[in-house]
Parts: sequence; C-alpha cells; structure tokens
Amino acid sequence: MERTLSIIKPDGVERGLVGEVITRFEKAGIRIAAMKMRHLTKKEAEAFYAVHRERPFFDSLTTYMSSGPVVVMVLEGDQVIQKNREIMGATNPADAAPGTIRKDFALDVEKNTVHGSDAPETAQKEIAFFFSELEICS
Ligand code: IDP
Repeated sequence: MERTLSIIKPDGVERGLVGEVITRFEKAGIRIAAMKMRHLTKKEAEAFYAVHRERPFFDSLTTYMSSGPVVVMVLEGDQVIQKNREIMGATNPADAAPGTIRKDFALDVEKNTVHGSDAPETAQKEIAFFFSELEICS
C-alpha cells in the first residue's frame, strides 16, 4: 500500500472540475485518505515548489498556484504514485495521452489542472507539507 499527494490546481477548482477529477481516481480504485481545500500564499507555493526555484517559470508557477483555492488530497492504493501519474498524463497537455486528466482539461503546460508526487520520497515530503498523520484516514 502506497500514498501520494494529489492537488487539484486553481484552474481545476475554478472551472468546477473537482468532482470530475475525484471520480476518475475513485473509478480507478484509488482511495482518498485525506482531503482539504486551501488557498496557498505565494510563500507557501514557493516552499512547495522549492525544487523548481532556479527554473525560468518559477515565479509564474508560484503566482498561479497561489491565485485561487486548491484541493489537496492524500491518495492511497497499490502503486498509487505511478497510477496517479498515468491518470494525470504528461506535464504538457500537448504530450498527454488521450483520456488523461491533463489531455482532457489542462489549459497549458503551467495551468495543467493537477499535481501528483513523482516518487516515494517526494510523496512523503509533500504529504507532510499539507497533512499531519492524525488527518490521514488509512
Ligand atoms: P509535473 O507536475 O508533471 O511533475 P514538473 O516538471 O515537476 O511536472 O513541473 C511542476 C509544474 O511546473 C508543472 O505541473 C507545471 O504546472 C509547471 N511547469 C512545468 N514545466 C513548465 C514550463 O515549461 N512552463 C511553465 N510551467 C511549467
């Protein structure tokens, strides 16, 4: 059993895609173990995406991620990190496979509707960024 952090980004919440995204996870047999809505400050977005701080899109990305509420979730399941990445699709919707969330809904490479941890160590760090162990219902 594995855990991953999922975020429905501001473009997804604003366009009313929360239910659609969650439905895709649940239909794939993924369990939601924790969930909350947050409006990140610019500083929080910068801390969350600190690994990208040298990238040219860092300021734009963190401004966007703090532009409106997001829904953060802990997803649980067998190989859920990889499974979630497959359901999300490639970072750039132009490269995303048909039927993925990003292919169907992403606006562009930045406003790409969802975030998902990319490895067990990042999943652990990202979950701890938003949730205490007491908030996670395993
Ligand atoms: P991922 O979200 O698919 O793991 P990362 O490369 O970790 O992709 O990038 C984190 C986020 O940064 C992306 O989801 C996207 O919102 C944004 N991003 C990535 N590459 C670009 C870019 O070239 N221009 C603008 N934003 C980008």
